[in-house]
Amino acid sequence: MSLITLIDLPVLGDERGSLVALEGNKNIPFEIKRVYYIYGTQKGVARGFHAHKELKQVAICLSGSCRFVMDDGVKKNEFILNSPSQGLLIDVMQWHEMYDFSEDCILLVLASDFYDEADYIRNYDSFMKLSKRHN
Ligand code: T46
Repeated sequence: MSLITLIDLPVLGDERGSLVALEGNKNIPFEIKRVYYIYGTQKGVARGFHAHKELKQVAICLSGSCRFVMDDGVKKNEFILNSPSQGLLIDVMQWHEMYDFSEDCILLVLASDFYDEADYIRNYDSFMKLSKRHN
């Protein structure tokens, strides 16, 4: 099974333009406790390179595009996120890397909890050891 879980976000458009509503425990599969966004990423820069122990997130590319590599320790999949009406679920224990940010990329991320550095696994070997127990 692919690690790419996409959430289709209904676009409530009319003649004035488009509107997308994000609701915790409705179209977003957890209570939203934190929102952050990444923009102005410099050419050639890669981000991520970690997994989360407990945190669930949904990433939405509001503008432009970027490429995600998702890895659960067994499988690895890639996906180009480029639509404001598509959310990518970043589940627990999914090592993720982000590449190829377009100049106009604005990546919005909804998170199930407040920021906690202790929830990050930033070392790939440690991730692989923990993921063996998880998978
Ligand atoms: C993730 C991917 C998709 C905070 O102080 N509060 C926050 O809420 C966040 C998200 C980050 N930070 C600090 C921690 C670092 O000093 O901001 C700095 C940059 O964070 P980081 O290097 O972790 O950024 P990315 O782009 O590698 O990862 C981020 C999220 O941190 C991470 O949870 O899943 O985006």
